[in-house]
Amino acid sequence: NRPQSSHSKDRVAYCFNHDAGNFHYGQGHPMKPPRLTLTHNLVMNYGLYKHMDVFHTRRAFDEEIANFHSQDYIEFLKRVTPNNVNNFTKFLSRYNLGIDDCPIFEGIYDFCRLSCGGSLEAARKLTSGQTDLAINWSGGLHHARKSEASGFCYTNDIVLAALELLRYFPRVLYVDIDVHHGDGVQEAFYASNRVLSVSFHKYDGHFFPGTGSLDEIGTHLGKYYSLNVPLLDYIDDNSYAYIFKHVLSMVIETFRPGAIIMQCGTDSLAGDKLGTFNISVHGHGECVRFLKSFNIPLMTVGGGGYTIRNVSRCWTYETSIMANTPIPDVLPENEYMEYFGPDYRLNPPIVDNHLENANSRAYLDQLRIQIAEILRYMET
Ligand code: ZLV
Ligand code: CA
Ligand code: ZN
Repeated sequence: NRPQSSHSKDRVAYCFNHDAGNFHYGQGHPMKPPRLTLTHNLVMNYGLYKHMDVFHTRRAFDEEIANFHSQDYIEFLKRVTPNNVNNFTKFLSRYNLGIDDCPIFEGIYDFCRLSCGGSLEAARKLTSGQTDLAINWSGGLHHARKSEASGFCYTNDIVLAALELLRYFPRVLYVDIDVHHGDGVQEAFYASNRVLSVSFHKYDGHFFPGTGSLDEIGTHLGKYYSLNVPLLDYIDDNSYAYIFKHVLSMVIETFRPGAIIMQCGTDSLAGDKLGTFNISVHGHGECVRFLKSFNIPLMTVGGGGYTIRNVSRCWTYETSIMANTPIPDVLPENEYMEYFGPDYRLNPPIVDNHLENANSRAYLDQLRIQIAEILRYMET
């Protein structure tokens, strides 16, 4: 590992395309792409572009998306529109599309190309040695499968980025702090010992997508190379940092990844519309800071996040951590100021919401022990 002092010289590639925020899943749908525009607005108004290399990323090509997804599924995504969907009813159930979670919206494939293009660019900046750290907040769509949409995700930019990293790095670590289980990424590499997937998520057997128990540990060569940290409601900053740091210290020491992909879904924040965790923007960011401190090439991607003022706060804060540039808590003047009242701050304190953390210290210690046990079997 390089010395910690190299931090301030870390180069950061911020991958962005303005078009990604201009899509609409449809009325009443919780996934709101304009949160990406809101995030970029804060990042720019804080002046963080002065501390990063900003790249306006291109759309991924079909051939690049086909490195994971099947050709027929890609063809379908390219062709289907809200107007012609009636001609495709036979395919909708095959690809799990058009039903509530994964609607057909205008420009659906363009949205996929933008999200995948950003993550591929971020991965390539790392493999070319052009940068130490890379960011694509329009990525992180961890549920998508080879030939199937799932949970608001149509194409899996993370799997594509991991495949790109694997061309140069022998081992890639995937870390997922979205409140949901990172099932699509886990499944893609379930039989591989070259990608270790670690997801922290709410798990009670019912919460979407229903998978992610401790005993999903991988198969064949990939046995012991999938780790799941099932958590209970209302976990707070202290408990989350406790389990996150213990698990990732053990994992990195044992697995020695050449690069890390971190999915930073913000639906694990307190007050999220879909999530039931109770962590603050600061606590979420501590996870990024911790992974960055290992000085291993790191890319962060977005993911869930349904209370959009907090999504943009959190990803802006995490951009500042990646750029190693502290920013004031008082938000700068910006075009979307009305979203951030009444406090107009980056990291508003969590009001005492009387939500009791269901994760006792004993429960977390039990998880630690069981994960340490799995890691003992990992070939090193
Ligand atoms: O954050 O959905 O629970 C990455 C991510 O991880 C379900 N879906 C499915 C299984 C049967 N159901 C319900 C279908 C409902 C369809 C519409 C909503 C509409 C309004 C408000 C909430 C939801 C909703 N859907 C809440 N949870 C779901 C999950 C999918 C969660 C995906 C998380 C994606 C971006
Ligand atoms: Ca997760
Ligand atoms: Zn989620």
